[in-house]
Amino acid sequence: MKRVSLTQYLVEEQRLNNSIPAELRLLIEVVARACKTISHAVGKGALGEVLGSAESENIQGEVQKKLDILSNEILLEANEWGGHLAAMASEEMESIHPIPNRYPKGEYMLLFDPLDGSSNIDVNVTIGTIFSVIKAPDGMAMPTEKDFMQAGDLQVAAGYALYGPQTMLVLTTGNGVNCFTLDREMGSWVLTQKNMQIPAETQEFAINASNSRHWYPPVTRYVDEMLAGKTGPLGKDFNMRWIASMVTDVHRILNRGGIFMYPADAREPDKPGKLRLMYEANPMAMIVEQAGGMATDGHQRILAIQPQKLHQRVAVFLGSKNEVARVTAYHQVGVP
Ligand code: AHM
Ligand code: MG
Repeated sequence: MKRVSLTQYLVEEQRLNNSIPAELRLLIEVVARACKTISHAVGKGALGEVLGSAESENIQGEVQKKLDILSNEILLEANEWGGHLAAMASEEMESIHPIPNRYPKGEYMLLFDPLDGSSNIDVNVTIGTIFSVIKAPDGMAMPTEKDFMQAGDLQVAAGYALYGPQTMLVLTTGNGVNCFTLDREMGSWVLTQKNMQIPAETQEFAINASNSRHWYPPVTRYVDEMLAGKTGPLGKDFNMRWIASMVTDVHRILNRGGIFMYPADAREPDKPGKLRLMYEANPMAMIVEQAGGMATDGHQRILAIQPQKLHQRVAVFLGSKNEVARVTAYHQVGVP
Protein backbone atom coordinates (compact mmCIF):
# COMPACT_ATOMS: atom_id res chain seq x y z
CA MET A 1 0.00 0.00 0.00
CA LYS A 2 1.33 3.43 -0.91
CA ARG A 3 1.51 5.56 2.22
CA VAL A 4 0.46 9.20 2.03
CA SER A 5 1.89 11.36 4.80
CA LEU A 6 0.16 14.40 6.27
CA THR A 7 2.68 16.65 4.50
CA GLN A 8 2.06 15.03 1.13
CA TYR A 9 -1.70 15.27 1.65
CA LEU A 10 -1.46 18.99 2.49
CA VAL A 11 0.84 19.80 -0.45
CA GLU A 12 -1.34 17.89 -2.94
CA GLU A 13 -4.52 19.40 -1.57
CA GLN A 14 -3.06 22.86 -2.19
CA ARG A 15 -2.09 21.86 -5.75
CA LEU A 16 -5.50 20.38 -6.56
CA ASN A 17 -7.91 22.64 -4.72
CA ASN A 18 -5.86 25.67 -3.76
CA SER A 19 -7.29 25.39 -0.26
CA ILE A 20 -4.17 25.14 1.93
CA PRO A 21 -1.73 28.04 1.53
CA ALA A 22 1.82 27.49 2.82
CA GLU A 23 1.21 29.33 6.11
CA LEU A 24 -1.87 27.26 6.87
CA ARG A 25 0.06 24.09 6.04
CA LEU A 26 2.78 25.12 8.46
CA LEU A 27 0.16 25.81 11.11
CA ILE A 28 -1.49 22.41 10.68
CA GLU A 29 1.87 20.62 10.71
CA VAL A 30 2.94 22.44 13.87
CA VAL A 31 -0.33 21.58 15.62
CA ALA A 32 0.02 17.95 14.48
CA ARG A 33 3.59 17.86 15.82
CA ALA A 34 2.45 19.28 19.17
CA CYS A 35 -0.24 16.59 19.30
CA LYS A 36 2.49 13.97 18.89
CA THR A 37 4.23 15.40 21.94
CA ILE A 38 0.97 15.40 23.91
CA SER A 39 0.29 11.82 22.82
CA HIS A 40 3.71 10.84 24.11
CA ALA A 41 3.06 12.47 27.50
CA VAL A 42 -0.41 10.91 27.76
CA GLY A 43 1.05 7.51 26.90
CA LYS A 44 3.62 7.70 29.70
CA GLY A 45 0.95 8.16 32.36
CA ALA A 46 2.24 7.55 35.88
CA LEU A 47 5.72 6.84 34.51
CA GLY A 48 5.95 10.43 33.32
CA GLU A 49 4.53 11.72 36.62
CA VAL A 50 1.85 13.54 34.67
CA LEU A 51 -1.32 12.09 36.21
CA GLY A 52 -3.47 13.75 38.86
CA SER A 53 -4.67 17.27 39.54
CA ALA A 54 -2.67 20.44 39.48
CA GLU A 55 -3.57 22.74 42.33
CA SER A 56 -5.41 25.21 40.11
CA GLU A 57 -8.76 25.93 38.44
CA ASN A 58 -9.45 27.16 34.92
CA ILE A 59 -11.76 30.02 33.95
CA GLN A 60 -14.74 27.62 34.03
CA GLY A 61 -14.02 26.86 37.70
CA GLU A 62 -12.94 23.32 36.81
CA VAL A 63 -9.97 21.75 38.59
CA GLN A 64 -7.11 21.48 36.11
CA LYS A 65 -5.24 18.23 35.67
CA LYS A 66 -1.47 18.26 35.29
CA LEU A 67 -1.90 17.02 31.74
CA ASP A 68 -4.37 19.84 30.91
CA ILE A 69 -1.69 22.38 31.80
CA LEU A 70 1.13 20.50 30.13
CA SER A 71 -0.84 20.07 26.89
CA ASN A 72 -1.70 23.76 26.89
CA GLU A 73 1.98 24.67 27.28
CA ILE A 74 3.03 22.28 24.52
CA LEU A 75 0.56 23.86 22.07
CA LEU A 76 1.52 27.42 23.04
CA GLU A 77 5.26 26.82 22.72
CA ALA A 78 4.99 24.93 19.45
CA ASN A 79 2.89 27.64 17.80
CA GLU A 80 4.54 30.83 19.05
CA TRP A 81 7.62 31.15 16.88
CA GLY A 82 6.61 29.98 13.38
CA GLY A 83 5.28 33.31 12.13
CA HIS A 84 1.95 31.80 11.05
CA LEU A 85 -0.22 33.10 13.90
CA ALA A 86 -1.37 36.41 15.31
CA ALA A 87 -2.86 35.00 18.52
CA MET A 88 -4.14 31.92 20.29
CA ALA A 89 -6.91 31.13 22.75
CA SER A 90 -7.47 28.08 24.91
CA GLU A 91 -9.96 26.50 27.26
CA GLU A 92 -7.24 26.63 29.90
CA MET A 93 -6.51 30.39 29.66
CA GLU A 94 -8.86 33.17 30.69
CA SER A 95 -7.59 35.66 28.10
CA ILE A 96 -6.30 35.38 24.58
CA HIS A 97 -2.58 34.85 24.01
CA PRO A 98 -1.15 37.28 21.43
CA ILE A 99 2.08 36.11 19.77
CA PRO A 100 4.96 37.70 21.77
CA ASN A 101 6.65 40.67 20.11
CA ARG A 102 9.95 38.87 19.63
CA TYR A 103 8.34 36.69 16.94
CA PRO A 104 6.89 37.59 13.53
CA LYS A 105 3.09 37.54 13.26
CA GLY A 106 0.92 35.71 10.75
CA GLU A 107 -2.62 36.01 9.47
CA TYR A 108 -4.21 33.10 11.38
CA MET A 109 -5.60 32.66 14.88
CA LEU A 110 -5.74 29.32 16.65
CA LEU A 111 -8.19 28.16 19.33
CA PHE A 112 -7.94 24.90 21.21
CA ASP A 113 -9.12 22.64 23.97
CA PRO A 114 -5.69 21.16 24.75
CA LEU A 115 -7.02 18.01 26.40
CA ASP A 116 -10.69 17.21 26.03
CA GLY A 117 -12.26 14.60 28.27
CA SER A 118 -10.18 15.54 31.31
CA SER A 119 -12.19 13.32 33.64
CA ASN A 120 -10.85 10.33 31.69
CA ILE A 121 -7.14 11.18 31.96
CA ASP A 122 -6.45 9.27 35.14
CA VAL A 123 -8.46 6.19 34.13
CA ASN A 124 -6.69 5.53 30.81
CA VAL A 125 -9.73 6.21 28.61
CA THR A 126 -9.33 7.91 25.23
CA ILE A 127 -9.00 11.71 25.34
CA GLY A 128 -8.00 14.26 22.70
CA THR A 129 -7.07 17.75 21.54
CA ILE A 130 -9.60 19.87 19.62
CA PHE A 131 -8.57 22.87 17.50
CA SER A 132 -10.10 25.56 15.31
CA VAL A 133 -8.37 27.95 12.91
CA ILE A 134 -9.74 31.34 11.88
CA LYS A 135 -8.26 34.33 10.08
CA ALA A 136 -7.27 37.54 11.79
CA PRO A 137 -9.57 40.39 10.70
CA ASP A 138 -8.08 42.65 8.01
CA GLY A 139 -5.98 45.44 9.42
CA MET A 140 -5.85 43.99 12.93
CA ALA A 141 -3.02 45.57 14.93
CA MET A 142 -2.95 44.22 18.48
CA PRO A 143 -5.30 41.22 18.70
CA THR A 144 -8.13 41.44 21.23
CA GLU A 145 -10.85 39.00 22.27
CA LYS A 146 -13.21 40.86 19.92
CA ASP A 147 -11.16 39.75 16.91
CA PHE A 148 -11.95 36.13 17.82
CA MET A 149 -15.71 36.72 17.79
CA GLN A 150 -16.29 35.08 14.41
CA ALA A 151 -19.07 32.62 13.59
CA GLY A 152 -17.94 29.02 13.06
CA ASP A 153 -18.73 29.30 9.36
CA LEU A 154 -15.58 31.44 9.06
CA GLN A 155 -13.26 28.67 10.28
CA VAL A 156 -10.63 27.80 7.67
CA ALA A 157 -9.63 24.52 9.32
CA ALA A 158 -10.66 22.37 12.26
CA GLY A 159 -9.57 19.08 13.69
CA TYR A 160 -8.93 16.87 16.63
CA ALA A 161 -6.28 14.44 17.78
CA LEU A 162 -7.30 11.30 19.60
CA TYR A 163 -5.09 9.65 22.21
CA GLY A 164 -6.40 6.10 22.39
CA PRO A 165 -5.20 2.64 21.45
CA GLN A 166 -4.09 4.43 18.28
CA THR A 167 -3.19 8.10 18.03
CA MET A 168 -5.19 9.75 15.26
CA LEU A 169 -5.64 13.14 13.67
CA VAL A 170 -8.93 14.04 12.04
CA LEU A 171 -8.77 17.14 9.87
CA THR A 172 -10.89 19.33 7.64
CA THR A 173 -9.85 22.39 5.68
CA GLY A 174 -13.34 22.78 4.23
CA ASN A 175 -13.00 20.08 1.61
CA GLY A 176 -14.14 16.88 3.35
CA VAL A 177 -12.78 15.10 6.40
CA ASN A 178 -9.69 12.88 6.47
CA CYS A 179 -8.14 10.79 9.19
CA PHE A 180 -4.43 10.19 9.78
CA THR A 181 -2.95 7.56 12.08
CA LEU A 182 0.34 8.16 13.87
CA ASP A 183 2.99 5.64 12.91
CA ARG A 184 4.67 5.54 16.31
CA GLU A 185 7.89 3.93 15.04
CA MET A 186 8.38 6.41 12.20
CA GLY A 187 6.89 9.39 14.03
CA SER A 188 4.78 10.32 11.00
CA TRP A 189 1.08 10.83 10.35
CA VAL A 190 -0.25 8.51 7.64
CA LEU A 191 -3.53 9.05 5.78
CA THR A 192 -5.74 6.11 6.78
CA GLN A 193 -9.34 7.24 6.05
CA LYS A 194 -10.34 9.50 3.18
CA ASN A 195 -13.49 11.54 2.96
CA MET A 196 -15.22 10.26 6.11
CA GLN A 197 -19.02 10.26 5.86
CA ILE A 198 -21.59 10.10 8.66
CA PRO A 199 -24.57 7.92 7.73
CA ALA A 200 -27.83 9.95 7.77
CA GLU A 201 -29.70 7.26 9.70
CA THR A 202 -28.66 5.93 13.08
CA GLN A 203 -29.79 3.75 15.97
CA GLU A 204 -27.24 4.95 18.51
CA PHE A 205 -27.33 7.96 20.82
CA ALA A 206 -24.98 9.58 23.35
CA ILE A 207 -26.14 11.74 26.24
CA ASN A 208 -25.31 12.01 29.95
CA ALA A 209 -28.61 10.60 31.22
CA SER A 210 -27.77 11.44 34.84
CA ASN A 211 -28.87 15.00 34.01
CA SER A 212 -32.30 13.89 32.77
CA ARG A 213 -34.25 15.48 35.61
CA HIS A 214 -32.92 18.89 34.51
CA TRP A 215 -33.64 18.52 30.77
CA TYR A 216 -36.09 20.72 28.91
CA PRO A 217 -39.17 18.99 27.41
CA PRO A 218 -37.94 18.61 23.78
CA VAL A 219 -34.92 16.60 24.95
CA THR A 220 -36.96 14.48 27.36
CA ARG A 221 -39.47 13.75 24.60
CA TYR A 222 -36.76 12.73 22.15
CA VAL A 223 -34.84 10.50 24.57
CA ASP A 224 -38.08 8.89 25.80
CA GLU A 225 -39.01 8.11 22.18
CA MET A 226 -35.62 6.52 21.54
CA LEU A 227 -35.88 4.48 24.73
CA ALA A 228 -39.34 3.27 23.69
CA GLY A 229 -37.63 1.40 20.83
CA LYS A 230 -39.37 -0.55 18.11
CA THR A 231 -42.86 -0.25 19.51
CA GLY A 232 -42.48 3.51 20.21
CA PRO A 233 -43.09 6.41 17.78
CA LEU A 234 -39.63 6.09 16.16
CA GLY A 235 -40.23 2.43 15.31
CA LYS A 236 -36.68 1.24 15.95
CA ASP A 237 -34.49 0.14 18.83
CA PHE A 238 -31.59 2.37 19.90
CA ASN A 239 -28.28 1.60 21.54
CA MET A 240 -26.59 4.06 23.94
CA ARG A 241 -22.95 5.07 24.46
CA TRP A 242 -21.43 7.81 26.64
CA ILE A 243 -17.65 8.07 26.88
CA ALA A 244 -17.47 11.52 28.52
CA SER A 245 -14.79 12.54 26.02
CA MET A 246 -16.53 14.49 23.27
CA VAL A 247 -13.64 13.78 20.89
CA THR A 248 -14.13 10.04 21.30
CA ASP A 249 -17.93 10.17 21.05
CA VAL A 250 -17.61 12.28 17.88
CA HIS A 251 -15.02 9.92 16.44
CA ARG A 252 -17.38 6.97 16.88
CA ILE A 253 -20.13 8.95 15.14
CA LEU A 254 -17.83 9.81 12.22
CA ASN A 255 -17.15 6.13 11.79
CA ARG A 256 -20.55 4.52 12.27
CA GLY A 257 -23.12 7.26 12.77
CA GLY A 258 -25.02 8.30 15.88
CA ILE A 259 -26.27 11.41 17.64
CA PHE A 260 -24.36 13.21 20.40
CA MET A 261 -26.21 15.58 22.72
CA TYR A 262 -25.08 17.92 25.46
CA PRO A 263 -28.24 20.00 25.86
CA ALA A 264 -28.86 23.17 27.79
CA ASP A 265 -30.87 22.36 30.89
CA ALA A 266 -32.78 24.05 33.68
CA ARG A 267 -29.87 24.31 36.11
CA GLU A 268 -28.15 27.46 34.87
CA PRO A 269 -30.29 29.14 32.20
CA ASP A 270 -27.61 31.73 31.44
CA LYS A 271 -25.05 28.96 30.75
CA PRO A 272 -26.47 26.81 27.97
CA GLY A 273 -24.99 23.33 28.30
CA LYS A 274 -21.48 22.40 29.30
CA LEU A 275 -19.51 22.58 26.09
CA ARG A 276 -17.81 25.70 24.84
CA LEU A 277 -18.70 27.20 21.47
CA MET A 278 -15.39 28.48 20.18
CA TYR A 279 -12.99 25.59 20.73
CA GLU A 280 -15.25 22.56 21.23
CA ALA A 281 -18.58 22.95 19.42
CA ASN A 282 -17.44 25.01 16.40
CA PRO A 283 -14.57 22.77 15.28
CA MET A 284 -16.65 19.63 15.85
CA ALA A 285 -19.61 21.18 13.98
CA MET A 286 -17.37 22.00 11.00
CA ILE A 287 -16.04 18.43 10.92
CA VAL A 288 -19.52 16.93 11.26
CA GLU A 289 -21.00 19.11 8.50
CA GLN A 290 -18.03 18.39 6.25
CA ALA A 291 -18.74 14.68 6.77
CA GLY A 292 -22.38 15.08 5.72
CA GLY A 293 -23.82 15.30 9.24
CA MET A 294 -25.63 18.10 11.06
CA ALA A 295 -24.85 20.17 14.17
CA THR A 296 -27.30 22.49 15.91
CA ASP A 297 -27.92 24.03 19.32
CA GLY A 298 -31.54 22.87 19.03
CA HIS A 299 -32.52 26.06 17.23
CA GLN A 300 -29.94 26.89 14.59
CA ARG A 301 -26.74 25.60 13.00
CA ILE A 302 -23.92 25.88 15.53
CA LEU A 303 -21.71 27.32 12.77
CA ALA A 304 -24.14 30.24 12.28
CA ILE A 305 -24.00 31.41 15.90
CA GLN A 306 -22.37 34.80 16.39
CA PRO A 307 -20.09 34.41 19.44
CA GLN A 308 -20.27 37.01 22.20
CA LYS A 309 -17.61 35.72 24.57
CA LEU A 310 -14.48 33.58 24.27
CA HIS A 311 -15.59 30.98 26.77
CA GLN A 312 -19.31 30.99 26.05
CA ARG A 313 -21.19 27.72 26.31
CA VAL A 314 -23.62 26.25 23.84
CA ALA A 315 -26.08 23.37 23.66
CA VAL A 316 -24.89 20.72 21.22
CA PHE A 317 -26.80 18.22 19.06
CA LEU A 318 -24.60 16.69 16.39
CA GLY A 319 -24.18 13.65 14.20
CA SER A 320 -26.44 11.74 11.82
CA LYS A 321 -28.53 14.22 9.87
CA ASN A 322 -31.99 12.73 10.23
CA GLU A 323 -31.83 12.38 14.00
CA VAL A 324 -30.29 15.83 14.59
CA ALA A 325 -33.01 17.28 12.36
CA ARG A 326 -35.65 15.47 14.43
CA VAL A 327 -34.53 16.74 17.85
CA THR A 328 -34.04 20.24 16.39
CA ALA A 329 -37.59 20.15 15.04
CA TYR A 330 -38.88 19.13 18.49
CA HIS A 331 -37.36 22.35 19.87
CA GLN A 332 -39.23 24.33 17.23
CA VAL A 333 -42.71 22.85 17.58
CA GLY A 334 -42.57 22.63 21.36
CA VAL A 335 -43.77 19.49 23.06
CA PRO A 336 -47.31 18.14 22.82
P1 AHM B 1 -13.45 19.08 29.41
O1 AHM B 1 -13.10 19.91 28.22
O2 AHM B 1 -13.19 19.77 30.70
O3 AHM B 1 -12.85 17.72 29.36
O4 AHM B 1 -15.07 18.90 29.39
C1 AHM B 1 -15.72 18.50 28.21
C2 AHM B 1 -16.15 17.07 28.32
C3 AHM B 1 -16.56 16.50 26.98
O5 AHM B 1 -15.46 15.89 26.37
C4 AHM B 1 -17.61 15.48 27.36
O6 AHM B 1 -18.55 15.26 26.33
C5 AHM B 1 -18.25 16.09 28.56
O7 AHM B 1 -17.31 16.99 29.12
C6 AHM B 1 -18.60 15.06 29.57
O8 AHM B 1 -19.37 15.63 30.56
P2 AHM B 1 -19.98 14.81 31.79
O9 AHM B 1 -18.98 14.96 32.88
O10 AHM B 1 -21.28 15.48 32.06
O11 AHM B 1 -20.15 13.38 31.37
MG1 MG C 1 -13.22 19.92 26.43
